[in-house]
Amino acid sequence: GGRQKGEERVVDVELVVPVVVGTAAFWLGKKADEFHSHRWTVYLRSPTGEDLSHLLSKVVFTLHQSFAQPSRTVTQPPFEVTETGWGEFDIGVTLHLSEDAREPGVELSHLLKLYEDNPDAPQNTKKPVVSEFYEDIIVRQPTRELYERVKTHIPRPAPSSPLDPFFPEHSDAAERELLQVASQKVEEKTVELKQRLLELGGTSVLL
Ligand code: SLL
Repeated sequence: GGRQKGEERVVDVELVVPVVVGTAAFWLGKKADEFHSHRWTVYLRSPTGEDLSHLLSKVVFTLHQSFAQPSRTVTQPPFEVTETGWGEFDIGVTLHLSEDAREPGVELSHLLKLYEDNPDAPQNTKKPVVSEFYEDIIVRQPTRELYERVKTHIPRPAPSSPLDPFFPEHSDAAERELLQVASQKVEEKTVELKQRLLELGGTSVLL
């Protein structure tokens, strides 16, 4: 006893929240001023296009110090910041989970990409340079409060974004599911084998 309400943890559970962090950068063309050659957006999104606001209280994006007020806090979806500039740099992306998670912030970072890898690729003002990565945010032993809320949560689509047509597909979520099923099968086989070894009176030291 002695624990405060809201601090109870569900010990045998981990919550997995798939997210994608990325940047999309549009070249502003030959006439743009050299210090504002690109308009870019850094974003946090769900790979399946779901709204994440039930899990997040805010996302803090930390830009390069050459920007005015480099620390940008976003408390509502879309969780993104749009700026203009000329250079590539690492952007800090700190996820603050909803209060009932009672978890510290999750620190991610992402390199803003303005240029295609192929230096011979013609620059294009219509099609952005997109760079993004998939991450699984894992909450081990979630609070009972968060767990109950997430379990009964009905997914909603994220607000639509002008960048929607440019977001890459992520098969990672599907792959992860396949891996889980596979590792469960291996687990079942192992249990089966152990059982048979025991029945044979052999030793199970090797397992
Ligand atoms: C570099 N590591 O030195 C990089 C830093 C900084 C880019 C790039 C600022 C624009 C603005 C901007 O684009 N900074 O102040 O509006 O190459």
